Amino acid sequence: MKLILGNKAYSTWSLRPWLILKRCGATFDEVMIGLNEADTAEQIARHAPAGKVPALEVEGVTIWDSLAIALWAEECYPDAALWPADDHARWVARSVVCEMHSAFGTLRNDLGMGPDHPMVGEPGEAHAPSDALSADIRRMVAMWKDAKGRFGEGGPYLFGEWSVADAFFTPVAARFRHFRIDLTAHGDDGTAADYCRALLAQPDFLEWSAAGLAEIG
Ligand SMILES: N[C@@H](CCC(=O)N[C@@H](CS)C(=O)NCC(=O)O)C(=O)O
Repeated sequence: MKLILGNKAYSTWSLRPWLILKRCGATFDEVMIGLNEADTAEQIARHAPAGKVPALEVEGVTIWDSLAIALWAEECYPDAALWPADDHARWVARSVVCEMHSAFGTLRNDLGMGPDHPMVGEPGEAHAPSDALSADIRRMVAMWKDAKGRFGEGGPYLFGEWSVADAFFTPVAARFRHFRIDLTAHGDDGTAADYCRALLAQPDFLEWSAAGLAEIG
């Protein structure tokens, strides 16, 4: 099994399935494709029909898109408890994951990760959010507060125990850290900041970060 991914210093989409596969205890090889390089498109096209990473090659089949890989992992690793066991928590967990996947375009664009803005290492300069970005951050903070308040008592993660939702929000926590986003100015009562700290302290994310730091020296 091979996970095709971008640079660990700044491929936020690749981080999601990597964290999920680690949680599953899966054994996999990594094929790293340098992003923003002259031959990036050609390299990705060898593996992924949509021309994006991540993609997973398994049993001669390619699964592309981080959400599709998460759904595959749920099927193949039922004991990994990738989603909350409680029905209501699981329905909401799937909702927040799908919202992350299909919305927050301004957040992704304005807080983009790349060679000048790595998601690993020390934070960069503070970013002054536009109104549109502030709206995305407010929605994120409110969504986290709601989920954490209703379902997150049993542990540091959004639904208590670790779930796919945390894989999808770890890159967001890294963006907020890098761009020094003041979450209290966006309605946070401390819940979102604590959650970000928990995500950035996950041992698997620390392993990813160390590799990302090594990439950029
Ligand atoms: N919907 C995709 C999005 C993946 C995506 O945008 N990947 C970026 C890297 S972080 C990419 O492949 N960029 C390369 C390019 O556009 O040349 C997913 O969730 O996997």
